[in-house]
Amino acid sequence: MTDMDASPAAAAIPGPNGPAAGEAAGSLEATLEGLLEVESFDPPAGFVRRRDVEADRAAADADPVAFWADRARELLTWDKPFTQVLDDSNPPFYTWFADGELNLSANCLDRHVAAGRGARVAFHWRGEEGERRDVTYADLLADTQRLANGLTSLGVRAGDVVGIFLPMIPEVVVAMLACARIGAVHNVVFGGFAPSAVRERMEVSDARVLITVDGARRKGRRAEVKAAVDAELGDLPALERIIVVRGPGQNAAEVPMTPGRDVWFDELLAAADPDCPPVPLPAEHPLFILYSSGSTAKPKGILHTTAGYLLGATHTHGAVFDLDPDTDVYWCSADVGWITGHSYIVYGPLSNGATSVMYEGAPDYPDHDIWWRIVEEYRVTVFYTAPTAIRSCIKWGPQYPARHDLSSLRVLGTVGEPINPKAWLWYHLVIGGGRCPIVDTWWQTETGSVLISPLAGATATKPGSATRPLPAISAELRTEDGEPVTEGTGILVITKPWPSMLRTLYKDDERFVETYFSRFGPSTYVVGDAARLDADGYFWIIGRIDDVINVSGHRLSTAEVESAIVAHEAVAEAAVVAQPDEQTGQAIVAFVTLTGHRAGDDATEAQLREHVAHRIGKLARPKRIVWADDLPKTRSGKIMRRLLRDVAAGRELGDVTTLRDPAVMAVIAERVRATP
Ligand code: 6R9
Repeated sequence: MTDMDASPAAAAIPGPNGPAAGEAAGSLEATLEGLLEVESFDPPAGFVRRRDVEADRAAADADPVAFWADRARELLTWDKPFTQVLDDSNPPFYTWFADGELNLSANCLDRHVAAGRGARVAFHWRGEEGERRDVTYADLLADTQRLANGLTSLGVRAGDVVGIFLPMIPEVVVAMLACARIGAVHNVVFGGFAPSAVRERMEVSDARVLITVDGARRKGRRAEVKAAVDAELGDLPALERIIVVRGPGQNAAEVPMTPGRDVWFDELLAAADPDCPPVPLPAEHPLFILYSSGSTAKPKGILHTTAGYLLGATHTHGAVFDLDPDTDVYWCSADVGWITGHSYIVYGPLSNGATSVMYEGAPDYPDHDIWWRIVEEYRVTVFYTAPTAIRSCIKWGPQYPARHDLSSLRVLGTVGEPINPKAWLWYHLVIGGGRCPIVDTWWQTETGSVLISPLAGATATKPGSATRPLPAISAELRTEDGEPVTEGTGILVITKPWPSMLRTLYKDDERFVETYFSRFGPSTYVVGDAARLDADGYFWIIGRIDDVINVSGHRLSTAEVESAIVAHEAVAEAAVVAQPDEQTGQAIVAFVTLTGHRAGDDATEAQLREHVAHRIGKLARPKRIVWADDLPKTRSGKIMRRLLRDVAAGRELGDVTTLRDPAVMAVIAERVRATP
């Protein structure tokens, strides 16, 4: 391993205290190129970790179940203490802490208010037009109690499903916590989804109530959400009531309200009793369903339960980010409609009593520096985002972060996809000033909380690796035949149950077993990702199993080839897929976006091929390079390679409705036709 502290790199960073970004651009590029050779980064020299993790590791290694029991007693407040920890008598249907009782909203709110922290800000909310609203723990508790009573008055009972379709406003948190308070099961749908996707998710989960908004805004444009919801969901038989939040900057006069069915959120709260004591619920009471984003056809209703899920979110949020609720200002830029938002905007931070930033808008509106403006304004210390967002920032250029003082940052995180080393290094240097450990957190909707990740400041990091499993997590690799892989590439599995694991797929136990536990038996969770394990025991997530390309019998990962392409200085973003090839079985097609909106040419194409050959080998050279202005992405920012595979193979395009911008595919299809 190479010992590497922040200082030499930090010297070259364009930032508030460094040279102006324009002048430094060349040297930044050179620094990044140079650092690509560095394999491993020790925790930055000046970083002082606040939580002890070595003790965790030792305890977890000795007895993982006892480790979880200790954490559950230490981190959660129970109405009835559990005596039973893990029940593994019927795998894969595990239960945790099953005879204990607690209320999740009380763990997130009441216990902090009771301890005198009611005036602490839970969320510094920032609206898209610059509005500011500080919401305290006491505020959240008051609204949550009223909404819980309001839901009860509408006939919602424990176990009923409540749909939530809201933008990034504090009411979305209140809605989730009010459900948890009375034991209703929430089903949040990402606010950027089309109402037809909401309909499907409400229908399959038999939602009785939907909490939505009159209208939403995005980069200055307005969407008539309630009217669209009426048009799509008006005839759903199970859906009895619709609660409508008055969104920021909306004009309520234009909103259609059906008497007897629709009710305004604020009027429901005003009419409700302010006191709603938290109901103690069994640890395994269902907490929420979350439909996972569709790389396969039919969405999966992933079901999480109360105590185990909350323990996973609370524990990892503290341990991974080294979070100190008394001093940190934490910001996760995800949307609440994804698992990252559930675990690391709502439940983990609130259970820990943290102060967070919540931002309604886009990262490039009103200008490309808005995120960094917010970091500076609130003195954000811990920032958690996705690699795709970092690559957008790279495309926009270092001059935007350079406008702001980012010196408050102490920990940076990423999630959602493998991060290519160049993006990692850019994040490290340009955003983190070389001082902040980066935690590349691997996990899934199904896992509920982070399973493989560095612990900030305690784990040496390698750009592109999620490093090691967290304490008490048994991640391993298997061959196709189920043999253990100790070094090299294999199928990622988790061999011991953990508290925040999904319990089933909603009303579909059979599909749950079939999807995750049929390949290697009922006690081995098959993740669906391939990974590489290096000689230091570090995991390198390669990607979904279906994203592996086989060229002439050699396995190549789309992520690996993409990473190589993106490492070229002219490239902003790339997506690689396989196309059928007579000679080699499969051939590599690369869709490439260049920096600075540059158009591609033959010389650049030749350079890129050579570059990939140099970094991985001739075999990995793309057979075809298609220049793209933008790539097709889901609303959560994942590149939809399925569509690129279809277009590359000349097949009919499948469903494009889940794309953030469906028009992107038409442009790409045209380019493909023009690119032999
Ligand atoms: C949290 C989340 C899960 C899939 C997962 C994997 C990919 C997530 C990653 C990562 C490499 C990371 N993924 N984190 N790949 N490195 N740090 O994203 O959940 O939306 O369910 O996606 O995302 O392929 O299997 P979800």
